[in-house]
Amino acid sequence: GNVINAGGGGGLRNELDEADIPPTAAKARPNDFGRLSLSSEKKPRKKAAIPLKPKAQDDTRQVIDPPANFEESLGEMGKPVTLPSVMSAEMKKAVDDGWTNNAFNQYVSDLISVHRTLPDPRDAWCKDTARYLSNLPATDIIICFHNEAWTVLLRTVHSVLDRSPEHLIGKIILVDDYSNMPHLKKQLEDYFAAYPKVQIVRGQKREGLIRARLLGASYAKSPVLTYLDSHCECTEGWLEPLLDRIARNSTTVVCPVIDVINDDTLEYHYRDSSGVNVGGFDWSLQFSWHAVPEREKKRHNSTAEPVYSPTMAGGLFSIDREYFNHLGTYDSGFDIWGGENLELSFKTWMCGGTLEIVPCSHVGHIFRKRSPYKWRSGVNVLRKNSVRLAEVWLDDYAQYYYYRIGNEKGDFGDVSDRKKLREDLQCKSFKWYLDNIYPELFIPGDAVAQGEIRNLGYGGRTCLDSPTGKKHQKKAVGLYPCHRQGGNQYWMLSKTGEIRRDDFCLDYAGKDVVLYSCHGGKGNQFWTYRENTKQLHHGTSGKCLAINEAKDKVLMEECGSSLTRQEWVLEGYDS
Ligand code: LR7
Ligand code: MN
Repeated sequence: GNVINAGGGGGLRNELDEADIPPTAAKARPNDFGRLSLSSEKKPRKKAAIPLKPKAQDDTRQVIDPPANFEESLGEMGKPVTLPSVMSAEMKKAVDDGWTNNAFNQYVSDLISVHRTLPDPRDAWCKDTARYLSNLPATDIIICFHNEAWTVLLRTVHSVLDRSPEHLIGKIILVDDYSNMPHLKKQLEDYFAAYPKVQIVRGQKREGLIRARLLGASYAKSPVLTYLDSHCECTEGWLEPLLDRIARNSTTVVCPVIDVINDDTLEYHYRDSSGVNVGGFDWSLQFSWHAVPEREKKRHNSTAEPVYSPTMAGGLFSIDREYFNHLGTYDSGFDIWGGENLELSFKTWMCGGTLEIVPCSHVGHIFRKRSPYKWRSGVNVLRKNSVRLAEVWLDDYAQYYYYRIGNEKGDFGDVSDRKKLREDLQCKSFKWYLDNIYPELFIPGDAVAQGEIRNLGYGGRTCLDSPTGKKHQKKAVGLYPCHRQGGNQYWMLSKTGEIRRDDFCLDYAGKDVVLYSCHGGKGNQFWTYRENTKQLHHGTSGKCLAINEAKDKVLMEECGSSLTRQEWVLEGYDS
């Protein structure tokens, strides 16, 4: 292996207070399965010093048992690893520290071999090697990290080395984005010294993942670039189906199916190709997953064939290196995290390329519930990135995003270079993209009403208010005094009778009125506003939307006449 300390010429000052990042829990690691020397790989692994058997007899969960052979088999075949509910204080601290530092269960990862086996998630269709060209181009693998856990990073790299044809891997370029965890210093260099394909590139200041990826690309030489997050696991046969698409057409950008590695148990979870999702986004410019649309299904004979995707999640993809340059790589004004996934997606489609998800290629990713590392302080990084994106690529549609951020664009820097790039490449309009590539996206301007939905009963100051948080789906829709701030009281009535918030629709199936993924099938999500009676009439039940006297609960009741609790005013209603 070799190490490059990339000289940082100019650019951004490192404004991060790195001292705020908690120290690594390396000391507390129960085991050194992330073996420090190659010679130790053959030896049986050292036994954990920490008791792994639960003390309580009533623990019925799957526990680490029998302890005699756990070291060989934990997590193999992607099986979940569950810690005992009763732990020594020492073990509990190690587990907690692992969570604090990584936002996933590092302790569990440390119990699992960095060479663990995985299930083969591919459809039989994929295993016919005649489907792939025989002379595929090689790829460099670029993995950027900022303070990644030791065993997780090693498992990412080994999963590439262990499950890719050797001749198709040029280099594995590990880009250290100014980490300060001690195990990522000399220990990492020593470990990979024995692996000639692995190169470590160190940034001299915190760049964020976007510029770190560009730094990695500057050291790449293979015809294809493949990006992975630093907490992934590649499965058998993941690479060939990706490279095959690029070999056939260098303007095709491809993503594997991203399987879920559970953040707690490290279980590898996958679905067959009938469960493949494609990428979309909403008007907060957030990425979202969707079922493959019918129009796309019609193009295929098998669900295992590559599907067009309006957007990519961002972290895991392959692209022809020259085509990436042709497209102007990423906006290097994007800081830390976010925006680059949509930029590359929009650009690919609007400037003549194709973006696909390849169901025969599966790579696992640890999905976390929070970001474990420090972002830049004093700047709304994500908003800044998204405004840059909107300014350059969204044309007039940018207004829908700006509305979501209260029209507070902030200082987003200079985007004239990026606009010039779009002109030079003669890219199509965002309207073309929406009409042709993402016709499923709801356009707020198409709504017949948008804004608050106000009830006229009991004083007339109560508005429909959306449940919030990650789990707002299926939660009952609430009521709250009207506040005229948009936000959770911002609704759209579509021409097709949906009451929407982005991808979620007001849905009534006989119990609570909830938010549910819009399905476009009318039914439980079909509402008609009767302008004369001011009632919101529900499709399948025939009932009317109302509020209770306490003004704290949404009701569905038989439609009556002149009941103000059933009367609503929809802001901006225009039949
Ligand atoms: O400052 C940083 N420097 C880095 O090098 C911040 C992060 N990173 C590294 C980090 O160590 C990791 O390897 O960059 C990688 C991505 O960061 P994550 O894992 O915190 O991001 P994520 O998985 O939450 O976010 C998704 O969206 C991001 C938007 O910028 C990136 O595109 C991520 O790569 C992307 N991840 C995926 O696409 C995996 C599937 C997730 C989904 C949906
Ligand atoms: Mn990630």
